Amino acid sequence: MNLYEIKDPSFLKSATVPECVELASEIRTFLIENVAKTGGHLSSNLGVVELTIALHRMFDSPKDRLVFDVGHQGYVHKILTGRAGDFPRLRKIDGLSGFLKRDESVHDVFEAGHSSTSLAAAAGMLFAKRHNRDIGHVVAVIGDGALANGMALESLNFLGHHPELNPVIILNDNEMSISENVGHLARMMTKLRMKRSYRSFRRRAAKLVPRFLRKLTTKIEKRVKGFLTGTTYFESLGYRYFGPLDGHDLKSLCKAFEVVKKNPEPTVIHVRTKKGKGYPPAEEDNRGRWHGVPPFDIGNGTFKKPLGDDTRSYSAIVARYLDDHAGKNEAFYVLTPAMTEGSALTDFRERHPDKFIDTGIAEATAVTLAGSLALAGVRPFVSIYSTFLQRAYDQVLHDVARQKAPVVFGVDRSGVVGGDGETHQGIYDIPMLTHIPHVTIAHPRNARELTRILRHAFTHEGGPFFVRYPKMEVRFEESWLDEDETTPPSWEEILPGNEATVIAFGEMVNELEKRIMASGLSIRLLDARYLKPLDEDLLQSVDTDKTVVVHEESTLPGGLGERILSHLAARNRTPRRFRAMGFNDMYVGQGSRKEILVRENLDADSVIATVKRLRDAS
Ligand SMILES: Cc1ncc(C[n+]2csc(CCOP(=O)(O)OP(=O)(O)O)c2C)c(N)n1
Repeated sequence: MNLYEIKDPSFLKSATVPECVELASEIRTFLIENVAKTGGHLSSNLGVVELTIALHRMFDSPKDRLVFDVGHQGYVHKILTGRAGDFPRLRKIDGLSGFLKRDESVHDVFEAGHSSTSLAAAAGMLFAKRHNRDIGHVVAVIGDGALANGMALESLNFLGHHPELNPVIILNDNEMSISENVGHLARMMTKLRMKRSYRSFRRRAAKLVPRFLRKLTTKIEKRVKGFLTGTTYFESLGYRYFGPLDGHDLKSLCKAFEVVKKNPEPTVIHVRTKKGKGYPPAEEDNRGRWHGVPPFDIGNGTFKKPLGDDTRSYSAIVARYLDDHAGKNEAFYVLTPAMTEGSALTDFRERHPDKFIDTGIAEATAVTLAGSLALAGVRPFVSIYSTFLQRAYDQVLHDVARQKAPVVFGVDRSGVVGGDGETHQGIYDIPMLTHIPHVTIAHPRNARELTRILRHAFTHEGGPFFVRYPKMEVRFEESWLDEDETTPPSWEEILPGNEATVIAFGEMVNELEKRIMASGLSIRLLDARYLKPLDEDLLQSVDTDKTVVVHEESTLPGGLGERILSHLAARNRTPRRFRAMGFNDMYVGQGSRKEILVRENLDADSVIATVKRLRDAS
C-alpha cells in the first residue's frame, strides 16, 4: 500500500489481518528509511507498529481518544493519520514534530514530550466525557519505563478508584526505558510475563491430573498463580488485567481490544513488545543507543555524526570528569533519572557500579535522594537535563536548598536543544533556580572552564551547585583533568571596550568574541559564567552611561538581564540604554540552535546590530 496516500485510519476498519500484517512490514521499512535520513526516535516506534495499527483498527479515533505517553512512539500514529509525506522534515524547523502536536492533526488529542502524563490526561478526558458527547473510549498507551514515574502511579491509583470512568490503559512493556528498566515494578512485570508460560503449563498439566485431584490442585494453583502472576498489583488497584499479550500479534491485539471495548471497568492490557523490532542493530541494543538516533547508515548501523578527534559532547566530558573524581573519592555517587545513555554515563555505570544510581524516570526522587545523601556526608552529583529538572522544582527548593545540602547538579541540555523542540528546551531553569536561596548556578563557556568550575563545585558548601552545559560538541584535552585551577564565583572580562558593554554566558561568549573582534567596534565583553551570584565588583565597573546589552540563551522573564537591571537600578546606576536579549515569554519550537537563534534575533550578529542601534539612537 502507498503510505503517502493514507488520509486517515478509517481504511483499517475493512482491512483484513493479513493486510494489516503487510502494512506493518511496509511501515517498518518506511520508519527505518526515513529516520536513517533525519534522525529521531527509532526503537520505540519500531516496537509499536502492530500495536498502533490494532488500536486504530479497533478504536475510532479521534472520537475514541488515543493518548500516547511521551509521544516519542507516535510516528506510526502519524503515518496512519495522513502524515507520511511530512517525514522528510521530521524534527526540523517548521517541520513534523517528533511528538504529538494538536495543530498537526485532530488525532493528536494531547501533547507531551515529558513522560508519564498520559493517565492524568486520560482522566481529564474521562471527566470531560460527562459533558462532551464527542468523546468515546479513552485509551492511554504508556511504556513500562514511564509507568514507574510518580505521576503515572498517582494517576493509576486515582483512576482505579473511579470504575465508572472506564479507563483503558495499554501497558507497552518492552523491558526497556531508554536503557534497561530499573525498579521493583520492572521485576513485577517479569513475573507477569511468566503468566503466559504458566497458562500453557496449566493447560498441558490439566490433561494429566486425575479428576479427583483437580480440586486440590486448583487451590494450590490459586496461590501459585498469585505468586507467579502478581496480577494482584493492578487488580488490587481496581483494574481488570488482561495479558500479557504478544504485542506483535495483530490478531490477538485486535481480539483483546474488541473484548475491552465491551468491558465496563478500568482495564489494564499488558502488551509485550520488542523495542527496535525489525532492525537488528536496534533490536540487539540494550544500552539505549537506538532510542533516539542521529542520521545513520542502514547497511552497517553506524551513526553519521562527524566528530573531531579532540571534540566530545559536554555530557561526555562531564562523565569523564566524574570517572576521574570517582577514582579519587570513595564516598561519592552519580545519579541519573533514566538518562544514562543520553548523559553519556553508560561507561561510568560499568566502571563504578557501586557509585551509580539510576532512579528510573523519577526526577523528584533522584533530587531528594541526593539531598539526603549529601546531608548524610556523601557528596552526590545529579546529572539531569534542564527540561526534566522542572519536574523536581519543589525538591530542589524544599529538600535540597532549604537544608543547604551540598548537591552538585549537572544541568545537561541547557539552552536550545534542537529537534526535540518545545517540550525539551533548556531555557527555563535559570529563572526557576535563581530565586531559590542558597543556590549557585554556573555556565562555563568551554570545556576547560567546565573542569575548573566542577573542581570548585565539589568543594562548595552551603547549598546546591548547578553547572549548566549545552547539547554540543567541544574541544577537550585529557590533561585538563589534571590541572588544579578552580573557578569560584566570578565573571571574566573577555574583551575590553568603551563604546558599550555586552554581558553573555556559555557558547555565545565565544561567538561574540569572534564577531566583536571582526566588527572593529570597541565593545567590552563580559562572561557571566556564574548566573548566581552576580559578580557585583565587575558590575560596579560597567559603564552605565553607555549601552549595556545582556544576552541569554534562556527565557527573559526572571532571567539574568532583569536581575542585572534591578541590581544596577537599586544602586542608582540604571543604564541609559539597556537591552536584555533572550526568549521573550514564549515556547520555542524545534530547529537547530543556529536556526532558532537567527530566527529570534538572538545570534551574535543580532547582538552587535542591537548594540549599534542603541548606540546610534543616543
Ligand atoms: C519526565 C521525563 N523524564 C525523562 C524523559 C526521557 N525519556 C523519554 S522516553 C524515555 C523512556 C520511556 O520508556 P518507556 O515508557 O518504557 O517507553 P519506550 O521508549 O520503552 O517505549 C525517557 C526516559 C522524559 N521524556 N520525560
